[in-house]
Amino acid sequence: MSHSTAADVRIVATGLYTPPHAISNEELVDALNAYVADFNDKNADAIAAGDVEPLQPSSPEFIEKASGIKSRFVVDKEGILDITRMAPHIAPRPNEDLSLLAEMGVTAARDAMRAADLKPQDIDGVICAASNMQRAYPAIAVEIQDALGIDGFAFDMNVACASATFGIETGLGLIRAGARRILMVNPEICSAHLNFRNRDCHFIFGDVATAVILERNDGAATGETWEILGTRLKTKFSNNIRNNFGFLNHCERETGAPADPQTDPATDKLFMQEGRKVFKEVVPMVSELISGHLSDVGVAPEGVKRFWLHQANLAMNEFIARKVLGRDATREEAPVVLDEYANTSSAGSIIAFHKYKADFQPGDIGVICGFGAGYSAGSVIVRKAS
Ligand code: CO8
Repeated sequence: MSHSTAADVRIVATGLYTPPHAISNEELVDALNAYVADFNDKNADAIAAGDVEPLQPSSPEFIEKASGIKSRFVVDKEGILDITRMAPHIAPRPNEDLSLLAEMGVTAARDAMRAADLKPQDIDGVICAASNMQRAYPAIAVEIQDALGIDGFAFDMNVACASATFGIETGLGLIRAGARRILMVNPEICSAHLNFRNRDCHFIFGDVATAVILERNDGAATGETWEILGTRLKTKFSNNIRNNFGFLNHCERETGAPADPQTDPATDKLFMQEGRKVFKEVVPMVSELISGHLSDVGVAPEGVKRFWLHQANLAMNEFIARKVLGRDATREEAPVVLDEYANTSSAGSIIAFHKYKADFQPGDIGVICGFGAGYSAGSVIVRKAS
């Protein structure tokens, strides 16, 4: 467990990039059900002989009831809804062009820099903290740094859905080590690692990018500022959320060509999870983390105005808030962006923070909390300063 407690670093801005295309549950289900009908039709003889299991359809009602998700934003809608493809179409770009992940990060970063009226020369370092990097190297963060014209350093880090909270803690440490300001970005193209043919998970994720700027508490920021009262991180190994895509896949085959992850339904190179187990195991881990963290920082749960929680499942967030507060939280206390954005991995809690903080008065306290694969969980307690 890692934690820090002094309010010597603050958040001075957040930024958001929302992709232009939205897919409703109904549209997503229509595509999956057309694929299922086509599959069952083509395999009718094998299904009748008992050699192949028929695929089951999905439904918008199930999705909303099980998760709270109504819609999601994606970088490409057409490819996902095309039943002969069922994956976003993301055209390769020449190495000289900005990569898509970096482009999303840059847009969110510019939004944050505008909000705090900061120039590239005001920032010393860039962290790209996200679940899926577009490539191994050069680091996406270095590409973002270059595109923004920041003279300093940059690196990538990945702690799945908890990446943003781990990124805030890392930025805080870099500021304590001497950096003036750190830009922390969370570009997530979750749709590219999702199996849209699998009804168990086809509805879960969306794409987005968020950004947070941190600075030393004696910095010169003039707009809104949020003192970080404390951070706490925790990880605990679990196979219940997993993605086996990696650079060794190429070497794993015994003969022939590697399986194509988009056409091999048995692939484990895309996102997979035991959703029920995740739910049961992560709720206590996260509620204990938040409760223990608040207690150690000397803040009573009823002294928290808002919980900006990771957005994976509505019922999960309601459970966590209930365990921490000892009663149901209102939507104002634990806002939901999941209905519109779905699970955007590391970005979810930051979207909630970005959208639901305007009503805070100096002295008001809130908790940003990210959690997910690993398992991993991070809590950041903030107090509105100005
Ligand atoms: N339509 C209709 N019925 C369905 C569907 C569907 N689409 N899907 C499943 N069903 C059926 C099942 O077959 C099952 O039927 P039966 O009872 O006959 O067996 C029934 O509905 C119930 O299924 P589940 O038990 O799976 O349903 P749940 O109520 O548990 O809901 C959830 C499933 C929504 C997945 C839920 O378990 C959940 O949200 N759990 C928490 C998940 C979570 O928080 N995961 C964290 C992931 S985020 C993360 O860290 C990943 C980081 C990497 C991101 C990378 C991007 C790709």
